[in-house]
Amino acid sequence: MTTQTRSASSRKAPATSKALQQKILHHLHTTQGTYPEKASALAWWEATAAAINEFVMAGLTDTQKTHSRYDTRAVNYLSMEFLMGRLLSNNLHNLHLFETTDKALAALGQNLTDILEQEPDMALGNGGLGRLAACFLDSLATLNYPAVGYGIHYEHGLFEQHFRNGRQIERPDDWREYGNPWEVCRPESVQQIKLYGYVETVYEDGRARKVWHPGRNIKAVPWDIPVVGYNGANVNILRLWESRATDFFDWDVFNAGGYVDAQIEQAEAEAISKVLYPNDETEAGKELRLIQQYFFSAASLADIVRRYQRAHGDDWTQFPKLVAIQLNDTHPAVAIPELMRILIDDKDMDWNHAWQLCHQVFSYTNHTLLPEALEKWDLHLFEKVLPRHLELIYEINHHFLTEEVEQKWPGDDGVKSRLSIIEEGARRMVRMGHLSVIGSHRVNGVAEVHSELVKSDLFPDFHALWPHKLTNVTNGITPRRWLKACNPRLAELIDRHASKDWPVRLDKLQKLTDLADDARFQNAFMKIKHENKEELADVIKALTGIEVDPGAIFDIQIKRLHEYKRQHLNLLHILALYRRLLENPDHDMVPRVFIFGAKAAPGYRLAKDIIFAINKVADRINNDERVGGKLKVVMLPNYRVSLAEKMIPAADVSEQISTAGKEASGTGNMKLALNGALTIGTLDGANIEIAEEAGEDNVFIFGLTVDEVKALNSRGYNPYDYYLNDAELKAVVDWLDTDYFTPGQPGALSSIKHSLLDGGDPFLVLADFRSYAEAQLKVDARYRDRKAWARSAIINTATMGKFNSDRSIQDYVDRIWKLKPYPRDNA
Ligand code: GPK
Repeated sequence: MTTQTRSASSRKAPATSKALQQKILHHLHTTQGTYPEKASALAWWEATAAAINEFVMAGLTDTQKTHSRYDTRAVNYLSMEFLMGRLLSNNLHNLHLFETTDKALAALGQNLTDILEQEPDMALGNGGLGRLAACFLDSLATLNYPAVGYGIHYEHGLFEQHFRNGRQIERPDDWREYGNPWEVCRPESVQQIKLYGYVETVYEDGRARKVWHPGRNIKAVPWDIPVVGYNGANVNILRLWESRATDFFDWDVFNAGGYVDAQIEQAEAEAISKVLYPNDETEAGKELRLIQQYFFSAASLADIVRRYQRAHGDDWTQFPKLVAIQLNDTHPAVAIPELMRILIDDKDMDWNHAWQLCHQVFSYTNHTLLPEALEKWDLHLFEKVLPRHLELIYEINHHFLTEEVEQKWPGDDGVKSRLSIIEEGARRMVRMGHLSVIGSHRVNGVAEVHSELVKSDLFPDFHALWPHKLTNVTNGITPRRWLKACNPRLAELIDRHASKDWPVRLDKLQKLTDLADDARFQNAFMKIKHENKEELADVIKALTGIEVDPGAIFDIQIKRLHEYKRQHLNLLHILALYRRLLENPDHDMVPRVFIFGAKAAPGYRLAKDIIFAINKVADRINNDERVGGKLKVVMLPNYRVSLAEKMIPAADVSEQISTAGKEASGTGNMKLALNGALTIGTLDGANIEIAEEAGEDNVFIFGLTVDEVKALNSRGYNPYDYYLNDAELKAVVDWLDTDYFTPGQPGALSSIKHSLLDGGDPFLVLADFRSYAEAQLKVDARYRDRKAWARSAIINTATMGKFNSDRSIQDYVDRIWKLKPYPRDNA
């Protein structure tokens, strides 16, 4: 096979619906122990998954054989988060078994759509960073690149969100409560992980060597989740590590009567992979979090080294030729000193040789400039947990400062302290970003503007030192999940009007621009949008009881709740619309439904207050007859991948309103535009590239630019300048201080007002308010011109080819990983 991927049209379903029916029944009987008349929906789902797994596993073993036969170079993608969502629908689409399974189940009296709803989301991530990792795995498999995802087998993923009286309540996620049909445990690849203890220097043959006497041993048990490429391409693995106590319990302690102590030991070991930290873009500095990072990084490296040595023994010359390791943010940065430890302490290599190997294999992706998200560890904590690694970090730092920095800037102590891995001060800190840059041969940002800011603002001295190290790879999304699977009506329309291989060649959607002015195509496109909105209206009704009109503009903001993402800017504008309607019931506006989905980190007070405010404002507006159905506000509970799949196809407007310079890229912006939503957004992250692709006429850009934000901040920003000079803005901000939305509880929403005024409005909400409100008027005007709207929506879908995650992966391959594709034998 010469081509990387077969064309979609040439691919046939690998089974007939009759054969599949038999398999499903077989599994219903033999793995579920039940029969059709009695089986629950969950049992049908399990049986269907088991039937599909036969194809998945065949692909998996063929792929693994191919990789070992050709001794392939592979990328190892280390990430604390993989936000996979549900797998059955995705696997069915990628195997071209969706229609067949639909038919097979129908013949058995079952409905595939309902059965798909049985699957719990695999929510082992917080947001963009984790979902990006999941899209990348899909693309790596589809493009036949050898790749392993490495992460943590959290027992509890991201919490389930409920609302009680409008406030967010968290409940534990229990995705594996009833087992998981996709994962395979691999006891043969268990690893032992060391922690704590002390380092001894021993002298042997006149040489000093370091011996780490760990205080604790933990077992890392791998679970493999198959990742099925599109078109029957390769099946790669996502390997997730679970922590266990080394022995079931300590028999000495047990025999001495310490049963409880033995249990505690076990509970402590298992705590490591117990739960995903629910903070997005903040660093808590917690010991357990550092242990999680080391636990999975060390287990993954041991696995990588084991796989390498199985083929190459102690010949390390091939190591950098066969191994690439991508650090998804700084979370796995401790892998750098860990590889040094393995090579030096365990494999007896000298420093220079080890460093040269290390430096060639690692590369690092930066996902944020927010200072609170840039990881630093307290040096004493680090030393307690990883004493040997701190020594190695000192040594890496010493070589770096005395060789590289001193060469470039002789005698300059200022630059040395800025570049040092160790931050000096009252509390000495280990800077994980610095460690990652120094230990990697490439560092990338995730959108053009962000990567430029990484060079100019975050790491300017590193950029001066190594002008070729910092680069850009703009993020992408998999069109298989985010168009083909989630929006079947639009996918089918595209099948009829563009080249059928669009799921792997998304650039081919460009052809639809020719139809942007075609009345029939416009009608077909808008009819689909309307049907999708009807479906979402049903979901909204079922989840919240709120009735919304699919004829209204569906205006959607879905992402983590964060001040920099500015859900409260959206809220202030909603209040302004509400106020206009109350002042003039005939106020002319296209009916609009503002729909939110967002989880707040459990400890992020203001974010939770903003959720509360949205819910309270929604209650009031939705029940106010005076707005005449022109305005509705919905906050859907428990936003997650599977809910996004229902919201995105139904969006008319995509809210991408972060303060310029703060959103590294965004990927929801890409998913919404691909599904025909028009963006209202700032010139931030990938919005800039979306506007370039779609054309400025087909997006609504507003607000301060990155340069204007910097200028305003250095002049000295005073939110009162805006508050006192804009009567409408003042009125809506003051509204938050009354009990209008929280009867009997004045002040319940005033934390938001406070943050915007006396709190200094760090994200310039007030500065951008007027410009945002004006852009919203343009949205309204465009929507009244149905043809103009349809045209823009079609052009958005047609021009999003660049944001295929296959393109992102190809950029990584060309600029960083240098992989070759290996389609599996027997495919
Ligand atoms: C960035 F730093 C982080 C983080 O901790 N979590 C996270 O989801 C996001 N991100 C950025 O905020 C997005 O702009 C970006 O598209 C996404 O990572 C993927 O790169």
